[in-house]
Amino acid sequence: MSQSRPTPPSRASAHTLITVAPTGAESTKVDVPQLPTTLEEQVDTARRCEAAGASLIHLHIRDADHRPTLDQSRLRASVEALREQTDLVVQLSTGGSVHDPLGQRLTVLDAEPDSCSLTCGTTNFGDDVFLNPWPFMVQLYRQSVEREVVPEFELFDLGHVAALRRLLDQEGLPYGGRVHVDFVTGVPGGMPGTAAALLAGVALLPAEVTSWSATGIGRAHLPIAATALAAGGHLRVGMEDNLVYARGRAVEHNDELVSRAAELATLMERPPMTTADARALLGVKRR
Ligand code: KMH
Ligand code: ZN
Repeated sequence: MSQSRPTPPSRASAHTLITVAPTGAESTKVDVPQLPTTLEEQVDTARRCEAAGASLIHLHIRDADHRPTLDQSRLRASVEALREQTDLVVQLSTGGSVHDPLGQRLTVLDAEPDSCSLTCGTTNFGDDVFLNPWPFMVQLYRQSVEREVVPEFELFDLGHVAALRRLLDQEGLPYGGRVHVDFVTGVPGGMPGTAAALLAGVALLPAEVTSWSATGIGRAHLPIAATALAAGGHLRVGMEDNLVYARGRAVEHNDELVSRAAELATLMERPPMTTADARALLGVKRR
């Protein structure tokens, strides 16, 4: 006897959203001098990455000593400079670094970005713990609705997909009515950076999810990009996630990773989308 199954939602997109995550909070300027850490370097990086095909920037900022910071005036200055000098959708990280207190992470939205990351659960993060307790998730989510900022749900593990389900059931749809998620695979402690793990996550996504992207940390970068493209997903690349362009060859600039992602997407007949299309896909407010 055949059982009727719910029809899977169509998330087909003729074009690919390419997100660049240029800096992150983990690498140091001493270890990686080519990492963009100053405002000028980040704006220049953003411009080059936009020209190479990116339409969204996921940003962590640094202080005068190149250390991760959530300083409010610096965050504001970054958002303003990126708005003035690029047309990228500006997404601020609310994950910060593993050392940032939850209370301070809740102040990120004061800088009025277009979008913010929202990680759907606590995860082991190498030797550290990346804390995202349920009450924090709910508070951040409510704040994003109030401030009309579009959240991007970061999923480091399959349990995070279940937590997203719970959040949508309890709190309803985000600002803009669209639900975009990003699988962050290959973090030591999270889901592995394999096609099988990514596709398992995609299969579990709530029907409300309108688009998804994926990134692979380190050596998972290319296999995850190829899998995401083949499965109808979007791409996140950048030096936050990967510092090695190819075996024995370091990434010299984020735009190399964006250019390669754009080439891959074009080969797969899903070329990079424009920034205007990215705004429509995500339901971002015009500011
Ligand atoms: N830096 C990681 C601990 C996010 O940006 O929201 C968290 C992170 C996630 O990168
Ligand atoms: Zn991040």
